[in-house]
Amino acid sequence: MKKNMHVTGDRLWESLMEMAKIGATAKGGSCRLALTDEDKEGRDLFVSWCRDAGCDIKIDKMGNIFAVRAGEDNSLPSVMTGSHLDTQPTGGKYDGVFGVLAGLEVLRTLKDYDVKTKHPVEVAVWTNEEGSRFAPAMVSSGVFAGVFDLEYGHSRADLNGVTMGQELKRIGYDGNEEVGGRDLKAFFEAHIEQGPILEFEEKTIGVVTDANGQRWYEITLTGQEAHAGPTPMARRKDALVGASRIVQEVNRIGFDNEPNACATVGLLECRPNSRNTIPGEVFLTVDFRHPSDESLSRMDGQLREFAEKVAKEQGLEMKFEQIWYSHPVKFNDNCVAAVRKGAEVAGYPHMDIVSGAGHDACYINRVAPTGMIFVPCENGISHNEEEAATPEDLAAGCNVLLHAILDQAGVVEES
Ligand code: HGY
Ligand code: MN
Ligand code: MN
Repeated sequence: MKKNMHVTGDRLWESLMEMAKIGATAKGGSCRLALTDEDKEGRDLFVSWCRDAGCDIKIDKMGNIFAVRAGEDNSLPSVMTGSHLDTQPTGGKYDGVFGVLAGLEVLRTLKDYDVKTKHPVEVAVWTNEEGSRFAPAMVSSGVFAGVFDLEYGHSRADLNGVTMGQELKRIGYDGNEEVGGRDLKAFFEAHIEQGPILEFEEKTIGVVTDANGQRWYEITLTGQEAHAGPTPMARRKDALVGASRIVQEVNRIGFDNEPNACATVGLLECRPNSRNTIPGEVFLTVDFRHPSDESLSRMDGQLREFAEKVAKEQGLEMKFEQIWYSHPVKFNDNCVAAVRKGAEVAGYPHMDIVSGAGHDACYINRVAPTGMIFVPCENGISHNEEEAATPEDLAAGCNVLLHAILDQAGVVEES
């Protein structure tokens, strides 16, 4: 392999900053919700860059994009990398985007060095990884991995009832390729850690060995709207009082299952949301995470029992639905070793780490040997417009990705 081959960090940084102009927020973050015009604009830019880098583009029926760089033998299964371009409403410039553009930088670097790999190399953009506009998260890599069927994927609707299938058509990313059902030699995803550990431990590379399991819930509490003035306290069916007790309990369950448990109520809608009407209905979501399936089940039981109790005591009707369960993930030993070797060869300080966040790699791990590469982010902050990472760390992660991909794709030695 070309001695001392490395990526061009400045070019990666420029591409990240160029992409960040699309859906840029006033506070320096990104807002490109899945399948919005901003998401389309970002996708179009990525596709144009990949074509310039000499790749073919394939789009499947979930709108997943695959930039394909031919190998010496294209009958061999591809080595794939990639992540997502959709963001949270007040997201950062690096979550997902780094993994996609690091993959692009690898393609550009292979072209620069005129390297021929044995296996084809692909960079993927997975549709709606965030699960913010359309729940659940990682739904399109989930369809690719056979966890969900295509109809389920297309029928995911946002809070206005607009479906993914409708939006894929509207933005022109309703591709023809079948979703999944094909072999991959390996899949790697580069991502910012989105937590504080690497920065605190002063490590440049996180060798991701495992990822948290997740359970997501939707709870609707229905009481009775009434006048805030004449209605005696004892006669109220106040849905927000019930919801606030559940919010407190979710937080307690998180602490009760420490270490490693995470428990969040991120979305709450109070109806009619009027200052002098007793709330008749509240819709809220719960997000549980834990690396142990047994603890995740225990948290599930604690929540169900408490919610039933609160609904009874507050005289509320309750609709309680677990809308998503993704079990804890153990990544492939060979891919983890390839990432660790890439860090060692390049001389980057590194450590093994468990991912608190979910990633498309968690689902692709079911159908291909998979590994992940983490780099630090400032103060461990993510899903926040202040999300930040250094050009040096991002280039380091991209170099490790380059070497992990070559480790699996094989290089055709020049004659
Ligand atoms: O929720 C997650 O872990 C990811 O950001 N979708
Ligand atoms: Mn992400
Ligand atoms: Mn995210």
